[in-house]
Amino acid sequence: LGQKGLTVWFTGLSASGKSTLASALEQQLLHLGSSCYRLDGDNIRFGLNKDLGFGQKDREENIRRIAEVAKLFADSTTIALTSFISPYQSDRDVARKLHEDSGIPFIEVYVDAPLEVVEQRDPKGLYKKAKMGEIKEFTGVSAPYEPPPSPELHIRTDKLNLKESVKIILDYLIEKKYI
Ligand code: GGZ
Repeated sequence: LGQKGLTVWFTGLSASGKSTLASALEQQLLHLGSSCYRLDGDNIRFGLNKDLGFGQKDREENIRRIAEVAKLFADSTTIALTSFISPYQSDRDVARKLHEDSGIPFIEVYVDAPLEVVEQRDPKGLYKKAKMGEIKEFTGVSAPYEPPPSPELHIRTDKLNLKESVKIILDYLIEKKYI
């Protein structure tokens, strides 16, 4: 308890709510006195991983590096929160194994809303561009998303509000005595 950190790994389509959920969870964790750090596209894809694109190989390397970094944070007793699409099951499995081999808990959270819903949300107009062919290999449109078959948590963001969604994760972390 509190000896090691852990990683909460959010996966889901663009606009499914991963970053929103990670930010809200971070606020609650900090409020409860846990140290945590959020990894997302803004601090990873524009920095460490700015050499990577969105083909399958680059996504694989993206996830591999993020998993390594998350593990380092978790190893330093921080709670790492990662919000990346991470569309391939094999890549998520690599991330999980990396953690579990070091005895660090890996909590996979499937942030799920139907494609029709995220296309409606389309906060950055990316689905529209992807459908018009202006963005190639866009997840859900012209590149695959493999839903996790057995995530620790599965959250339907089209059915639950933010508060309810955060509570599911917090309750899980408390039940497992991670926090
Ligand atoms: C998916 C893309 C693409 C393509 C740019 N496919 O909604 P956003 O904008 O802010 O988040 C998406 C982000 C996805 O990067 P990840 O590092 O999470 O992806 S992965 O885990 O698959 O490596 C989206 C934007 O980058 N974006 N092009 N072709 N998302």
